[in-house]
Amino acid sequence: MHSRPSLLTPAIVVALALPGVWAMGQSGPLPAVSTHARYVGIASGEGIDAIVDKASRVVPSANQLAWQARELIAFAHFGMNTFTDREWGDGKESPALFNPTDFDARQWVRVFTDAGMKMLILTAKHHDGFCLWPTATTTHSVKSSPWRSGEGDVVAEVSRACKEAGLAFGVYVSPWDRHEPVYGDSPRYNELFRTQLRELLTRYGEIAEVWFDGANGEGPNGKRQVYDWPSYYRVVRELQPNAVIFGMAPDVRWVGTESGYGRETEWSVIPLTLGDAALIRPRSPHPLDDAFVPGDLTAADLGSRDAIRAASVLAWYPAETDVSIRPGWFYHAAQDARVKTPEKLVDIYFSSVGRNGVLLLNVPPDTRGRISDADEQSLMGMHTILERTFGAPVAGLSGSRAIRTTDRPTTFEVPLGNGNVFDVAMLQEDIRQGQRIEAFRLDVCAGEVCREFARGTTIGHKRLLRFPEVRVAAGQQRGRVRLTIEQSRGTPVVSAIGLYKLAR
Ligand code: FUL
Repeated sequence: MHSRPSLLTPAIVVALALPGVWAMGQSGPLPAVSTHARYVGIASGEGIDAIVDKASRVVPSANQLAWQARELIAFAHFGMNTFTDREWGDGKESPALFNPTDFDARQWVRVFTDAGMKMLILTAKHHDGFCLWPTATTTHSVKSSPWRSGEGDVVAEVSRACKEAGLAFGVYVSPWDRHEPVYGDSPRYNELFRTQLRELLTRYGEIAEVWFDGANGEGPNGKRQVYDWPSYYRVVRELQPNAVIFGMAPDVRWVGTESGYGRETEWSVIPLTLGDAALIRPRSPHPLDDAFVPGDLTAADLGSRDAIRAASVLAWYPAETDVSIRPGWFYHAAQDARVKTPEKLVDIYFSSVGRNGVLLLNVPPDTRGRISDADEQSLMGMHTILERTFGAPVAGLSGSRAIRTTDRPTTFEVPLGNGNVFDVAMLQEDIRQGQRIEAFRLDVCAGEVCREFARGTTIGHKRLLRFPEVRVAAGQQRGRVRLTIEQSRGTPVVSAIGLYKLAR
């Protein structure tokens, strides 16, 4: 049923399954890492050169690679809060309030696919505990609502609409549950939560992403709920082996803000905090699941040489950048005039997808159960600008055959035609080989004369740069753009260079 994307080269697949690349706790020097791995252990006392070499060989799993390639994902916050006009419900809301007047999941999916989005993540359960599917675990669900006379299932309708349109589907399931009476009775709630996960992960076809927020509170018994994260991951791994788990899990990390702006320097290889290193399972496809401890991801620098110097383990842990098209995550009529403009969304795109992240853009359906006109118009405005810009390259190279180095192995040249004008550059590394580039420069050259017009640090899956217009005047000899890698962790592997004119 689950077809695995065959994006990794056989050599890397073999390497990923190799035990022994992890050696934390071992005394004495570690064997040199000679190949690629999903994570590496660093022994105390290892020098920075060895650490950097190891970092250059950490690569994504097949699931992470497929997730990264999606680039733009829709988030739909929809549920009880839509009808109470709140952001966080307290769980005391009556299910009678949930009653969309013109629910149409196909309309959401049409808007999202038209806008170029590749997945939709739905809030199946938010912190108020109201379930958008008819769960057997509680009566606090669509089953007790007047919508479709209690026969409705939002998760079913949305997942079906996604499937019809070829859009991947994911679920946000809040562990924090302000309604559930057994919340705080840790073992009982953990079992209930796993049952909810099992329902969601078996009834609705392929699930591409499971979104775990870390919010945590006290239950009615006055005790703080202790989440059994590894047991939740086991349910996901068993039932949806192709899914990535976001947030409180080792697959995909929160970028660290909700502004839509990632870091200028964004590494996908970062140190992880682990609980007990003995819980690492080197032979498992998810070796870190039992040892993972969620850490603070809000620091300005997560992956530079300074940041990895003191690491005990480095893992591929890429950033997802979540932001809402409106001030709130849920729909509020009072915010209809505060929908982000197409230009703002384009700026966010450049600062998330263009900074080695995946953009998770929230577009909350309204009380009808539809995407409102204002949101649709902004999204389509963004899409038109991006299509016009990136659909019409001025010049570029892509594919490993096309990317030939001219001056081993640090410069790459793109020939330009007379009269070419551009103000955007797109750079990509072949992240199947790891993330290696630490500093680069772009020059425009004619004959032997070159002039720098842009520079940056990390590239990763994608780097987008904007700069004042660069022109190649008619009559200039051998016009070209030269990408110079000024610093990298081993051999840089550039997979695409594109030059564009930003559409207005
Ligand atoms: C947060 C939640 O508390 C917000 O309500 C929202 O769902 C956001 C995406 O995650 O942690």
